[in-house]
Amino acid sequence: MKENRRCSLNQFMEGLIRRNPHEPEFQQAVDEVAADILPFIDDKYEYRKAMVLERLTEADRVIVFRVTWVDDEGYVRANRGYRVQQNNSIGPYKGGIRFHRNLTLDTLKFLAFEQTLKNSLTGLPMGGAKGGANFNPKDKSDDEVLRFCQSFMIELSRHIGPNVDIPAGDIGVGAREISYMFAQYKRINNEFSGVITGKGISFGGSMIRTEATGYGCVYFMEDMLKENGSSFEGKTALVSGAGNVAQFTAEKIIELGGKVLTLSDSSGFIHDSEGITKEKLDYVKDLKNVRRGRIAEYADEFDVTFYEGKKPWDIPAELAFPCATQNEISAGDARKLIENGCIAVAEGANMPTVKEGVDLFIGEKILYAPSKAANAGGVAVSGLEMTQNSMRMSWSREELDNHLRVIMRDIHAKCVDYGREKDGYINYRKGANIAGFLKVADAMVACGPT
Ligand code: NDP
Ligand code: 2IT
Repeated sequence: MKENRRCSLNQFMEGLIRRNPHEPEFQQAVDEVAADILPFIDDKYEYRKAMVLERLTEADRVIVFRVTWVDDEGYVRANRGYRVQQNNSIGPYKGGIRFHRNLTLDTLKFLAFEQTLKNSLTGLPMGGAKGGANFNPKDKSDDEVLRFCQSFMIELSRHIGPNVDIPAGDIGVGAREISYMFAQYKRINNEFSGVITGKGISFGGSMIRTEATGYGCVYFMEDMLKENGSSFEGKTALVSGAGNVAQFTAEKIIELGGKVLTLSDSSGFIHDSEGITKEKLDYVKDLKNVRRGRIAEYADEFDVTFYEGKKPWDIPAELAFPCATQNEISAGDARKLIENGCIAVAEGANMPTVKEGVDLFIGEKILYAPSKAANAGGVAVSGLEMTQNSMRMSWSREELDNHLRVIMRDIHAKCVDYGREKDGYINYRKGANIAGFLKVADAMVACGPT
């Protein structure tokens, strides 16, 4: 055994790209992690000998299947379903399900990889996974969504279980889809168990799960600001997206005294210069969760401007919360945010900033909370839902909000521990990558070559 066997970032990425060609999002996610981990393990022979990073970037297994269902007109439809079970070194596979018309395996591989480190950061015993289908729930009736979810679960049910792999929601998968999939699993297995999280409160769901990702993201920002002697009070904020994460990010910002200027969807964004109030947010929740409408309707309702086909990053504000989708902040957007006086970014969405954008934020030393740290509150409360299901009991909203607060504070502290640079600047990306990696790596080394 060559004690000095080492691999540069270039060599490592060359191999990864060769094994995963045409998968730019997966390559991007791994590159951002490897750039921090390779220098960190340079003097740690046990991790290099066990090839931890190489194994972590190769999923335990990838399941791909056809989902056949019948639409309202009687036509047979076929979509492609997936589950990427990335790593179960520290707990059963855990991660959301995404339904989106453009979903590819590339996207799911990046999400499952990120999920593994994110789940580790929460301190709870959860491995990493992600799944979904190239199904567009937006233009489907309730009945069509029901039939799709049932068919999807017929195959997925063979690969999951409350101690094996526990899915949850993500883009295009909310309370309705979770309920349909949970019920179908129950019918197939004749088993009422905590096999999915994000369930309704009346059948095993947890208080605060709906709010957790958004609230957690804002708690993380609050801790970053506090670390720098500042707070939310009076600060302006840009939020993108108008779905689950965006709604509860906006809600908590407003509660803490910040002013939310924007929300968006895939058609464009609205700019409300007077600030989105709690009442206006109630309108958005009804618009998006009940009527399933478009954010443009907000502009008509409250007489503000809707910018069609545009993203909110040109609007001057102190804080930014990308809460829609991956790579929604380009390098140009990042530059504009900095030019306009943005002092902090917390990522509610997964990998919403392109690599050059992240480099700019860190290079300019603004506060930057990467998604695996900032949005870990959602899966953390999912973990607490699993605990409550196993114990056959439920905690109160106050208890759960308190748990969430403490978990986000712990994640922040870990990032500070591993991310503080010589000049005092906290590189949260590096801190999150190293702290997330360490727990998984230690488990992998301890368990031998599996
Ligand atoms: P939702 O489906 O509830 O909302 C998604 C929002 O993002 C919608 O406003 C949607 O607009 C917009 N969006 C989706 N795709 C695009 C796109 N390609 N371009 C522009 N806008 C887009 O999903 P969530 O709020 O749950 O998820 C948002 C992000 O947060 C995702 O990155 C997800 O992975 C991440 N996340 C979610 C967690 C959760 O608990 N739900 C936990 C941690 C992270 P439109 O309706 O027009 O498509
Ligand atoms: O990206 C994510 O962390 C989620 N979509 C939530 C996963 C979960 O299992 O709650």
